[in-house]
Amino acid sequence: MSITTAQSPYRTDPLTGLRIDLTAQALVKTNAVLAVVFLLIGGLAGLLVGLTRWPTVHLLPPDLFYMALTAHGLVALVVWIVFFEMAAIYFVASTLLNCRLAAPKWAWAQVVLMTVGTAITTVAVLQGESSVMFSAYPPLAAAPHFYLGIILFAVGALIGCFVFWGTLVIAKEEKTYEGSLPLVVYGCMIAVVIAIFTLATGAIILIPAFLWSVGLIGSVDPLMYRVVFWGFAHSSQQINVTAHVTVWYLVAGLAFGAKPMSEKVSRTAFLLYICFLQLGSAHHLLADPGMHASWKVFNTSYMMYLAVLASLIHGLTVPGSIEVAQRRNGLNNGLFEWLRKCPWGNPVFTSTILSILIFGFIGGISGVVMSVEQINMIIHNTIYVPGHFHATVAGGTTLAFMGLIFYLIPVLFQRQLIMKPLAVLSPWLFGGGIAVLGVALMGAGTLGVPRRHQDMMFAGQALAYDYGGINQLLMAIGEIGGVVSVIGGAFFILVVVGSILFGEPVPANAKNIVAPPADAGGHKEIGAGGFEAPGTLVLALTLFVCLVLYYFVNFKYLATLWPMS
Ligand code: HEM
Ligand SMILES: [Cu+2]
Repeated sequence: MSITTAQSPYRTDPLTGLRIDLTAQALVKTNAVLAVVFLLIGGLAGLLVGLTRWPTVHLLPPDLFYMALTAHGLVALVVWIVFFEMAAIYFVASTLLNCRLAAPKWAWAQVVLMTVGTAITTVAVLQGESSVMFSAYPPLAAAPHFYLGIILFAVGALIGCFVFWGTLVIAKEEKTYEGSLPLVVYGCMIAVVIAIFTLATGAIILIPAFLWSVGLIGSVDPLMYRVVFWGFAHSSQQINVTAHVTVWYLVAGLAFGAKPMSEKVSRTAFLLYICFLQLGSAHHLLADPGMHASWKVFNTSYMMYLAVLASLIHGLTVPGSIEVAQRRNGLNNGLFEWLRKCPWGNPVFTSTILSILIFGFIGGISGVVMSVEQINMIIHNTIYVPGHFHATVAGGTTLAFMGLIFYLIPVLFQRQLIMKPLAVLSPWLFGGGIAVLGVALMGAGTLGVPRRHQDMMFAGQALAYDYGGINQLLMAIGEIGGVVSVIGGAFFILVVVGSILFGEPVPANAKNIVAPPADAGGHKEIGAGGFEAPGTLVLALTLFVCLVLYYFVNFKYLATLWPMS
């Protein structure tokens, strides 16, 4: 049913009861579909990269490898994720605040600019003159349109941020919600604040790089570039973290009826992101001879932990809120009945919980450990680094977004999922594959295998080096994990595109709730030992023990490599 008012047409979604602005819906759908198309392209480029780094397959020659690696990094990390973030912030601002979207024409300009920008940069990469990888460090120069496309894309994303901001202003003026901003909108707002900072930093460094590439300025100082570039590129990972944490809260709320355990604590944790995340950018420069050691140590080992603290709080409160919701619904026995009886066959839930686990246990622990100046010397610029960040951006962000897409197909496209068994399998294959890829590459990196290398043995080169069987094996295991994750990703895309095109319409009386109440009893007395969520507490302590153990193992290993006594 859709209703037209003088202001803007909307419909009330029968599944969720949400009031959906139709203009916002069209924009969310367009951004989400474009995102999925780019996930496909980025994933295929990732497959080519993975098959080259698998020693026995060794698919691409060097020039094509670096081209595929540049395309993979840009498309998978930037294009897919930012397009979906645009979809998510428009959805959250308009539906959760019950408000029309501000300046829809500008929002369409966002879509056009980001699409055109992506096309231009893609052409530049495919022409083969711009295999500079996504960091594009000078003096390595790309063709001018490589930078130009990224700049247009960034301007588009910036416009999207202002559309979100404008919608907040309208909602406040027209009083479309009561009280303070809902937590999920608040989380998006934090992501948008970081995004504006990030995109401005990107402009500060990419515009000179562009001017240099067309010959208008003589040089770009490489050290200056690296410092400012990571202010941009690390911060953009913080947008991703903030966005996927917000998606965890969103899914927990929509699908379980879970409420944040403490609004205040969650909001404070989001604020910590704004205050401290950017300073963590210094971890990319830990091996950089241009920066002073105390600058590096202060930023990575003090400031960054305050940001990590925020992630730990979210990692505790999101599963905790699910635990509380499950316990209130009658699943109150023992430590883990609530977890065992979670809907493990529902891809919305499994994507979310796997995202939380992979992000926390693999991405989080390795991130904290590798940010220590001394330990970083073992793994800097090795394949450990891609091992770490696939756990964060693929296992964490990408998987969380997949879960939300599964949830939104019946809501926004009003279609049921087709090929259910593939939908159920896809988070397991994608998440499981990425977990194996992450851990195995971290193992190989710890033993010294370099990143961004077409041939880890340097065969035929003056400095040929045999990394030995164990490293070849780890690289093979990792890339087999990568292939499995590509299969999971392919299932996901098949289900999404198939459901949009061929799915049955959603029946009128359906409800889009993932975990139906066990006995809907509304239990008051829950938990054990004075804790409302004792199971989550045990999980958090397990994470802490793993972190401490892994930290000491790394120092022990460092001491054997670099004897200090
Ligand atoms: C959507 C999920 C993914 C994201 C966001 C992502 C992101 C990235 C990024 C940013 C890089 C660094 C590029 C550079 O160093 O310039 C990278 C490298 C890499 N990716 Fe992915 N990736 C994803 C999925 C995959 C998959 C599915 C595979 C395996 C089939 C894969 C295999 C690799 C490998 C092996 C490298 C490192 C290559 C090297 O340093 O030599 N990635 N990825
Ligand atoms: Cu970083």
